[in-house]
Amino acid sequence: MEPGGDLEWYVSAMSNRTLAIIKPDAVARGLTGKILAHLEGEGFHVAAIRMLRLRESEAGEFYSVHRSRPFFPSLIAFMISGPCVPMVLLRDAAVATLRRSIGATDPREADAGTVRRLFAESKERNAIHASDSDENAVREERFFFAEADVLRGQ
Ligand code: FUP
Repeated sequence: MEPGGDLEWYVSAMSNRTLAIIKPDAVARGLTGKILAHLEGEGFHVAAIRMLRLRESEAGEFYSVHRSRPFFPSLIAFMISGPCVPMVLLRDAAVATLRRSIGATDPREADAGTVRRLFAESKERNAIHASDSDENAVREERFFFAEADVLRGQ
């Protein structure tokens, strides 16, 4: 099967999936729908979605690679400050395409038309997370979703 709108093709390959989180700043400002519409407009299909508030230990585990960085305590406080919306997104070249769509970590450096340029407030309160590799996409998908909760084309 070839890419081009066939949902079964996307669900068949891990390289066509990634994990995004609409972060607490964007949820609190009522931007969930706008960000979802923006991503769907770029060809992403939602294969699983939840709304939840992370516990401190969960946020720490999710961002454990940054544990020794000076911004870590503030990042964790922000990530547990309110509900967030993790989702599994499907598209061809999902990881690379979503990274381009969200833009640079700091919205002031993000390209025009990217999610962070359009919707983020600051480098910390930057509206959205996206996995940065296929391996992390799998790990992060399992962090939020059981395999049975993710659309598999069945
Ligand atoms: P990104 O992959 O663009 O989400 O950015 P990083 O993995 O480098 O950083 C993860 C999160 O840490 C960012 F989304 C925001 C936060 N962060 C800061 O708050 N300050 C910094 O200087 C760098 C990152």
